[in-house]
Amino acid sequence: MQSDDLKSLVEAALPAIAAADAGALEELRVSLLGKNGNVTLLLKSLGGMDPDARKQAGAEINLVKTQITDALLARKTVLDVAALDAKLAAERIDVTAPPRPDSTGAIHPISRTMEELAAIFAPMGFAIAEGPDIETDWNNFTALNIPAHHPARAMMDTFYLQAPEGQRPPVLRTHTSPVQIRTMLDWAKAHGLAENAPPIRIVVPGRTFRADHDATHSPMFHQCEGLVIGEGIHLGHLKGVLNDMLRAYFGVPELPVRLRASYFPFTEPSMEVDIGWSRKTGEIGGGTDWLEIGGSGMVHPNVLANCGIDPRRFQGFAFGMGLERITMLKHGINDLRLFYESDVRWLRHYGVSPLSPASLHEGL
Ligand code: 2NM
Repeated sequence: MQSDDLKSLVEAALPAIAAADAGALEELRVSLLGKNGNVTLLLKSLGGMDPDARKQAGAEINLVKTQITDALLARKTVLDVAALDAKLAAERIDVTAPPRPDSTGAIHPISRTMEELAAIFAPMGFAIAEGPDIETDWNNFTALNIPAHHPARAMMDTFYLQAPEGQRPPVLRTHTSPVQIRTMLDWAKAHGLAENAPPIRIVVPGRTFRADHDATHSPMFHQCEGLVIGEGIHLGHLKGVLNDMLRAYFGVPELPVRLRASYFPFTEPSMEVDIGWSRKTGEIGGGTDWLEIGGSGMVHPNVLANCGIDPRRFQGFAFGMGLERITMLKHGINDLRLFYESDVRWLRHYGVSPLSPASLHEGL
């Protein structure tokens, strides 16, 4: 091996290394320093030399090896830094960019109505209560003064589930009232006999189910019911709560509210809740017509007793309304089925920005 050969090897290798991309660099490393690389073979050839020549050649070859190793490392560092820079540039996130309205989700109008009701009822001292969609026959019917063969059961076209052996089948709740039952049972256990039992004040928004399907009925729909239990609770309290709640929800300060005698098994007396509107223009609070939007009444003594509450000491009122119905009235939506079609154009139009939560001090 001549010094000239070594020199030309270095003169060819260094510029090639300096210009190589990642793939070429690896090929160069293998062809120079790999098991059968040029430099490696040169080092191996030292073994066949006589000592003087080996000493001289060994020093020269090792110098070349060091030069090439350094050059490979330098080039690799340059390429790695460039690759990282490119990745950082490609994956750059502008954390100061404004939100893009097109890609922001919207709150479904039914969810929005639930949020608005929570905001309206909270300052009146009502907590939100929730319960399961699948209920016992007892919670959904019997406790509510609807016994086994009562015709009121037929009023609610019920979805029954598979019954465990010898038991009444569970049901998809036909109203949110079983949550009131659960709340009263828990409350009676905790406070029923206490001298200073705190009142129950809850609203129960949620999914409900009836076997009914047309332009104004969906097998799955939503209700919001309310319940107040305490000593000396009377119809005046019910009327005041409904007045305030309906006026706030519809945004009509002098909205006429009428309670009209009716019948429910779980309340006595029972009243339909009507609001004033104009049948001709659809204006809520205008005109001289009445529109039914819910039901209400004083909780039946049998219901209180079924939950372990002494009806001679405690009285209460309850009310309920359909959320699809009040949402349609407020926003002029004319077909119930639109709520469940998931048409994004409709959802974008009637949906509400998640960045504007329902709150009373800004108005609804
Ligand atoms: C309504 C109308 C009238 C109601 C009654 C009860 C309970 F559990 F306290 F007895 N919960 N909900 C009720 C009363 C619901 O909805 C139209």
